[in-house]
Amino acid sequence: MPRPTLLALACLGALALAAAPEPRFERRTITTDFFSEGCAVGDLDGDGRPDLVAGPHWYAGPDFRVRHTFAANPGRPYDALGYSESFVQLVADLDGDGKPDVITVGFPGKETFWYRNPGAGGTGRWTRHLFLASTDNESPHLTDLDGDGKPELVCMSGGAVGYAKLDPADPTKPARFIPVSAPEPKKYARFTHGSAWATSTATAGPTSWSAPAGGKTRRRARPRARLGASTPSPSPRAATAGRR
Ligand SMILES: [Ca+2]
Ligand SMILES: [Ca+2]
Ligand SMILES: [Ca+2]
Repeated sequence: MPRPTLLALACLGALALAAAPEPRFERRTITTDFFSEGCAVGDLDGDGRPDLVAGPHWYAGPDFRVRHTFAANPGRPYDALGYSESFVQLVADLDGDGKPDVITVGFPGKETFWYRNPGAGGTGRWTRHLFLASTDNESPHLTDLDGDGKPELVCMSGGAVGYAKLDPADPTKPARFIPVSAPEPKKYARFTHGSAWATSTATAGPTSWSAPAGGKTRRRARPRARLGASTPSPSPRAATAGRR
């Protein structure tokens, strides 16, 4: 009986890959109201299905037809030709009660607030807490930089790259901003674009990058640090792309 060759096995593998169905995507209009520049996904009502956060509202998955409002003063939709006061939205459990909370990064240079998930399917009263009084950079994100199991907000503030850390004993108090760069307010400003992070496998310290608008990417890292695993997003690939 003839033995399969490596080439034949490779061909079978290629056929299997070719036969894998491509995912199909369907566009749905959830709302035509412009409340936020960004949105976020998380299971806010605890039913095991992802929900969508946009501005002061969240939409219950999987059909996203029911809209709930978590902000006390949701206001009116913004002009779609202008900007929203809500720039970036994130979902994470900030107080450690097992229920995902909502973080709203406001217009660059302004406040970041977080809203505590009240439970009861996310339909109770969400209390608002100040996260950081002035958040610069147009794309802050959350990650556990110091490995304590609590996420920090990677951003810029006061002219420096850094991160905002909530007090684990009382996350309802405003966060402490910890700079990781020297102050360079002309480069690290409210409208600076882009930032990324990755975990170094060669050293114990985190590495962060930022890309000032129209300028070269800045890197703050220990020497010879190597990109490694990073959870959650962005991936090391995203961090690498940010270095261009
Ligand atoms: Ca859900
Ligand atoms: Ca929580
Ligand atoms: Ca942490």
